Amino acid sequence: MSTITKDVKPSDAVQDFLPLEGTDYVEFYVGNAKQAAHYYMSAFGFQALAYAGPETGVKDRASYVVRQHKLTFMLTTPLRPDNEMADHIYKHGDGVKALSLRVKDATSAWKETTSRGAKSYMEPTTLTDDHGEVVISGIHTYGETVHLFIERQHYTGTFMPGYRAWNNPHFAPKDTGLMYVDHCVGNVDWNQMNPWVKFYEEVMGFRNILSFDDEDISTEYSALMSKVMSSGNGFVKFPINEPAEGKKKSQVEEYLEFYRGEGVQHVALATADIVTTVRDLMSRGVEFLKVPSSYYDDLIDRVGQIDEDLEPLKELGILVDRDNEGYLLQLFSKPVEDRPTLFFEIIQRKGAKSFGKGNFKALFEAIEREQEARGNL
Ligand code: TYF
Ligand code: FE
Repeated sequence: MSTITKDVKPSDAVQDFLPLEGTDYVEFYVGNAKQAAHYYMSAFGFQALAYAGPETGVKDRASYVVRQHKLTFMLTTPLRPDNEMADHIYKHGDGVKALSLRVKDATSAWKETTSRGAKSYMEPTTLTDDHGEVVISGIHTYGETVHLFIERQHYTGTFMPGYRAWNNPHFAPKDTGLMYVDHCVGNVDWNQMNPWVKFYEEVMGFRNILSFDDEDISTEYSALMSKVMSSGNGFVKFPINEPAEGKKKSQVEEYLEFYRGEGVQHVALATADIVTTVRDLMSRGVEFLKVPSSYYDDLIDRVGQIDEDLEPLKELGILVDRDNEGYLLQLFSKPVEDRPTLFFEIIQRKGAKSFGKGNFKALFEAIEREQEARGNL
């Protein structure tokens, strides 16, 4: 059974000790940052924004920052083998290192979380240049993933000190309508979901707003459990999955095996027009999971009237689900690297605040077909 936790009214809420303004950027450690940046620009429609590397005085890495509306990705690669970045890529393959969160006070964010038990990743550090200052701090979360706290209200430059503006006037792919990070999902080890739920509650002041147990989300094979954690103001949402016992290998188990541990499973990217966005992404080579066309036979019976024409949804394989507050449209990419690890979700919310529970069966069966093709079921 899934449970919906009643919304806490602002008057009931205690003072939020970690006010988060949203996701600042997502940093990926990758084997080749130059080419990864090109992929996110050409395939996903990001624009070049900033660069740090040897030319800017950073000797151990190259970082490319790309942006689309409020969505910022950083692609980082080490320039030498003997460091934490190289070890990260050797172990995990390409993946998400940092989910960076925007705050008004990165020093307070670090103090409030470390005093509640978070392990420090970076003490508050002030970076300055002619355009002002940015304060960064950071803590560890599941696996080798970290949260950075970014305070940038006193900065007017392109990205942050240490980075130079980067763009190529000869290469400016059109955007694809991706607007912001809707949620980021972590896969954690067996029996580790509740400890991480407790971490987000106690250390970061999050609330558990939705829970799915293995009955909601088991198909014949792909069993998992999931709890959605939300920041006090609802701007940041982190579902946490753990594998569950099923007939065959859970998709979360497959992830843990190939990522060699806990990490970010998917990042959900919001669009205001999913049909246009997905058509564009597909034409640029992004691959998506497919559900059988029978999914659409009873769709309107399940979700009621929707604004969109059924035909394009069916043509593109877009999924629809409804909750008490409205509906949502979503679609999942295939993994974006050779290991079956990180993928993206494209989501358009039309009032719904949920995560597409009505689609779990069709979605997980589609994932199982991919697992089967990889010989990992
Ligand atoms: O974020 C969510 O909860 C939905 C559903 O392996 C989901 O996107 C959950 C687990 C999973 C894939 C999608
Ligand atoms: Fe999701």
